[in-house]
This record gives sequence, structure tokens and C-alpha cells, in this order.
Amino acid sequence: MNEPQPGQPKRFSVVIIKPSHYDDDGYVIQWLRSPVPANSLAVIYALALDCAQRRVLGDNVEIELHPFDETNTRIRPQDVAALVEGADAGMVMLVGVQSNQFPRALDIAGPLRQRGIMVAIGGFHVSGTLAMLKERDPDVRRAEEMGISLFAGEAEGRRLDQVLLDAAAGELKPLYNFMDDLPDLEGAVTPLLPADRIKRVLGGHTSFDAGRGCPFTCSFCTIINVQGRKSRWRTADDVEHIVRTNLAQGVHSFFITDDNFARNKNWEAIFDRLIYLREVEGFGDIKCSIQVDTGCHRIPNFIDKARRAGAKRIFIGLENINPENLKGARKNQNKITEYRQMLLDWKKTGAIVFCGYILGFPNDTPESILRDVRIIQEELPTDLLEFTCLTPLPGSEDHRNMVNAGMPMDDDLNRFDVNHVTIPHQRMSRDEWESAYMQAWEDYYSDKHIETVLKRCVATGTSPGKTLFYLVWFKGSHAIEGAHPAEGGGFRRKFRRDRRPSMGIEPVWIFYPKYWFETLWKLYKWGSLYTRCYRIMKKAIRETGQAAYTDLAITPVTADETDTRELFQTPEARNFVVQIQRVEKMRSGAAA
Ligand code: B12
Ligand code: SF4
Repeated sequence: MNEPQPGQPKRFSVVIIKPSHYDDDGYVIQWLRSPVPANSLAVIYALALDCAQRRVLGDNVEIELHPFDETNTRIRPQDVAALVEGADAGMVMLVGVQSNQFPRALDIAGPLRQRGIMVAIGGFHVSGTLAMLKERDPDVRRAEEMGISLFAGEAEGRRLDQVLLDAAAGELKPLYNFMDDLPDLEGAVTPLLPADRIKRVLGGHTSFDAGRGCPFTCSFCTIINVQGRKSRWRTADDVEHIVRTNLAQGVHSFFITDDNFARNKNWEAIFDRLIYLREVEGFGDIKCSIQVDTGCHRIPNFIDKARRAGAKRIFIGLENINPENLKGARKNQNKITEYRQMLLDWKKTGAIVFCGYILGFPNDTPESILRDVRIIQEELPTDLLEFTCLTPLPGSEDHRNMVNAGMPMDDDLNRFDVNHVTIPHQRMSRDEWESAYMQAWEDYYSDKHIETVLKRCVATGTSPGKTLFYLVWFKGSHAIEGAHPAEGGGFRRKFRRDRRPSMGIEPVWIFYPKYWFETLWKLYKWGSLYTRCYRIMKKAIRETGQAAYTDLAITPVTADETDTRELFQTPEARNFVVQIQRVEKMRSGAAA
């Protein structure tokens, strides 16, 4: 560290890194432009900036902040070390670290710890495992052994002050555990990323959480065990502040990261404020993406206000169309009998509808998976379908139960990205599950179905051009980049030396020709995919313009469709329909 000159303020450097993770070949998943700005980074950066402005380390200490998102920025431990060692003191924060990112985070931390630099780590893996497991998770234990300080829980409520004060005194505690004390978010410091960081994201949009917590009890979910089941929310004033700050830096598109915005108790006031900004103040270009549950259409005014508030992309956890699978995962709020009405209600707003779909539930087989995908294609008006493998994510009840029962599970956390199979299945071999996962992507994003989705968009009033962009994105991320779309990006970067240590560094004459050939080949494939899909879109517009298009998915819901639609013809679906009808009969009997 530098010796401070007398009379000069001391510099305390805080390097804030949101790590990425490794691909199957051991290279860090990194892009020239990443798709979504990391809200975890924005939250911690803003909290640290607040500490700097309040001068929590004393009037004569300048806190310098260096935020980095590894999905769009190369992180070299020696450069990070230079940022800390070039100041009078400092520390490194590894933030928002998910389970799949934990091994990479430790690889970044290793050389820093060897140089004696203080490192703290937080995020879902630390919080989730501390909340759910009796014993320390082995990777978390490894972090402790490396002398990395753990942070569990949330940092709002001036908890970062304590971390910084301890670091400045050279006495970071081994563990900060706030899991039993979730802070209120009303009036909390709002997330922020500097404009030069947002520029590294495709489309120049940013993200913020308007609330945390979800009331439901899905067994595969980590959120309820980390952020709780009680809705904690930001105020409409806070959201307006976030939006205005970003508008001032030229950013008008927002990803509201709440896992379930429909259950944010303050959703209406927040939508009303966005509507005011759009309709009264003339900021009509404010757009947002939201995540909601399948029962949101039953909340009075929710969908209509979402439309007026500029919700253009809607993410919905459909998860499965087999009611037994949903019941087994305690996702009872998902009712297949309501799916079509809910999706049609969203389609009426002109928004693009993205649905999450999980493969690998106990009743799934390779055949049933492909049949279910075909039924969705034919009968449900989803635009984009996002497949994931059922994964016991650390922090979930599924994970805890499997650990407690000593059930087999992959021990490499890098694979816990919901894109890999990590557990055995009773009815499918690992190969069968992996092939069914690949085939589901292939089938859903076939040229024929892309044409159908685009025709439905023309017929229902959703922009075919914008939908085309996402269809190409999703198909290409999987088929060309081998990445889940949530982890994809624009132009893949690979650095020879940034390889997982266990996989060794490739020689120059192997790495560079392979990388450049692969890059050119991918560019060619992206170009031809876009051109082909663009032609499909033109055809869809032409044909749909000539005759009003309709099909099974976009026709209005009818009372008899539980008898006629294939969606309801499996034995599990039939049982479910009978149950629902019985409940409805009882309800109407009670009401009469
Ligand atoms: C938005 C989001 C994304 C975005 C942006 C990523 C981001 N983190 O900002 C995108 C689309 C890129 C994304 C992708 C993925 N995601 Co995601 N994502 C989320 C989501 C919905 C919100 C994240 C968020 O903003 N949370 C709010 C922040 C503020 O909370 P936080 O990160 O925990 O940070 C707080 C504390 O932990 C603490 N803290 C955190 N770090 C540190 C460090 C220090 C030093 C200190 C003092 C404190 C501290 O303070 C913070 C403020 O209170 C979460 C679910 C959730 N509710 O959090 C899932 C979640 C984090 N994602 C998850 C997964 C699996 C993924 C993917 C692998 C898979 C996929 N296909 O979607 C990819 C991975 C790629 C990537 N680059 O991250 C899982 C992780 C589970 C786990 N056990 O690891 C979650 C929990 C959802 C789930 N299914 O369970 N994701
Ligand atoms: S609805 Fe989503 S956020 Fe809520 S418990 Fe289920 S998986 Fe978790």
C-alpha cells in the first residue's frame, strides 16, 4: 500500500466484483456486451457509494469504488490487486455470488488472499446454505479456510458500514450473519450503476428490485428461504427516483428483478407512478420487464396497469403442464386450467411473453417432455419458452432434503446453473435427460414454430420485429453459443489464461486458431440464423396480413375446452380437471 502524505486524505479502495462462471471447456463466460445489468452489483455499488458520501471511514478518508461485472469485463486478479495496493488501504467484495459462480469467485479470491488482500463474499450461495444447512457447505468452508469473510443476509440498513469499518481497521470478521433480520426496503438506498458500466450491456437498459420476497412455497425455490415470504418493497418515490436518475443518464428501459412483482404489495402504487411519468410527464419511452406468477391475471387491474406502465416483456414461471409435477413441487398456484386465459390476457397488451419451463420433474420421461413441448406449441400462446433442468439449487428445500438424505448430487457447483443435469432421475438416464433438454430447445425453436409465433404476434398485435429479436436470441444462444439465454451475450470473449485452474492453460498454437475459427463460424451462423428468421417473419407478416390468422392457442377460451384440448387429456391432467370442477361446483353451491 502507498504511504499517505501528511495532510492528504487517505484513499480506501473498494473493488466490487460480480463474478461469472466457467463454461464446459473451462473458460469464463464473458461477452463484449452482456444481456442484463447485474442488480446485485448495482445494489452493493449504491450502498457503498452512500457509505463514501457519508464518509463512514472518517472525514479524511476517501472511499474509491471500482464496480465490475465479469460477464462483460475481464477480471485479472493482478489488476484487482493493483487497485487495492495503489491506494492506502482497501478490500475486495465478491457480490451476488450464486452457487454456480462460487468456484470462479474463489479462483479470483485465491491470488488476492495470497497477497494479504482482504476479501468478503456474499450472495445467494452463502445466504442460502447458511439458512438451510446444518453443516457448512464444503465450498463455503473452503472460502473460510482461505480467510475470506462471509456475508449472509442483506446489506441494506447500514450493514455495509460495519464491514467497511472493520476492513479499514484490518479486522474483517469471518462471518457477518444477518439472515434472521431482513431489512425493510422502504426508503433504502436505491440501486445504481454508473452510465459507463451500463454501456457494457446490450440495449442500454438497467435493472432494479422494487421488492423482495414471495408468498408461495415452491420446493425448488431458493428465494423464499433467503429473502423470505413476506413482501418487502420499495416505495413509489424510491422507484421514481431510480427511474429519473437513469433517464438523466439516457437509460429508459428497466428490468424489475422482483421474482414475483405481482405479489409485491406495493405494485399498484409503483405502476401508478410509472403511468404518471409516461402519460402525464411525457416519458412515453419508459419500458420495463417484469416477472410474475400464473395467477396474476386474477389481480384486479394488474395487467392493464402493467400495460400502461410500459411492461413490454413479461416473464412467467409456467414450469410444467403436468399437474402432478406441479403438485410434487408444491407449485399449487399454477393451474393448467388457467394458463390459456392468463397468457391471452397478456397477449392483449402487446407485450412479449416469456415462460420458464422446467424439465426433469419426477414424472417426466423423454417422451412426455417432447409431447408436452408439442402441446404447448399447439395450444398455448407463449412467445418464448425458456427451458431449464430441475436443479436442487443450494438454498432450496429440495437441496436441503437431498443433502440430509445423503442423496447423490454433482459436487461441482459450477454446474448448478440450471443448464446442466446435476442429479439422477428415476425415469431417465442422465444421457436421456440431457438429450431431452437439447431436443426441447430444438423443437420449440424450429423454423415452423418460429413462423407460428410470429403469425400469432401479427394477429394479436405484438411487434413481430421485437419478438423476432428474442426468438433469434434464444435459439442462437442455445444452438450457437451453447449458453442459456440468461447467460448469453453479444460477442463471446475468451482469454487463454482465464481458464479454470483444474483444466490447464492451452498452448498458444491451439488456443488462438481454435478461438478465431470458432468466432468466425459463430458470426456466420448468427448471420444466417437472423437472415433465415427475418425471411420467416416477412412471410408471416405477408400471410397473416392477407387473411386474419387464428389457431388453437389464440382463440378465446371456451367452457368445453377441458374436454377437447390435448393439454387436458393425460391421466394426471384429467384428474386435475375433475378436482377443479368439483371445487368450482362447491363454490358455486356455497354462493347460491
Ligand atoms: C435478476 C436476476 C438475474 C439477472 C441478473 C443477475 C443479478 N444477480 O443481478 C440475470 C438474468 C443475468 C440472471 C441470470 C442467472 N441467474 Co439469476 N437471479 C436474478 C434474481 C431474480 C434477482 C437478483 C437480485 O438482484 N437480487 C437482489 C440482490 C440485491 O440480492 P443479492 O444478490 O442476494 O445481494 C444482497 C445480499 O446477498 C448481500 N450481498 C450480496 N453480495 C454481497 C457481498 C458483500 C461483500 C456483502 C457485504 C453483501 C453482499 O447484499 C445484497 C443487498 O442486500 C435472483 C433471485 C433473487 N430474488 O435474488 C436470481 C438468482 C440469483 N439467479 C439464479 C440463477 C440460477 C441464475 C442463472 C445461473 C440461471 C438462469 N438461467 O437464469 C443465471 C446466471 C448468470 C448470471 N450472470 O448471473 C439463482 C441462484 C441460486 C443459487 N443458489 O445460486 C437465483 C437466486 C434465482 C433462483 N432460481 O433461485 N439472474
Ligand atoms: S412463485 Fe417463484 S419466487 Fe415464488 S416461491 Fe415459487 S419459484 Fe419461488
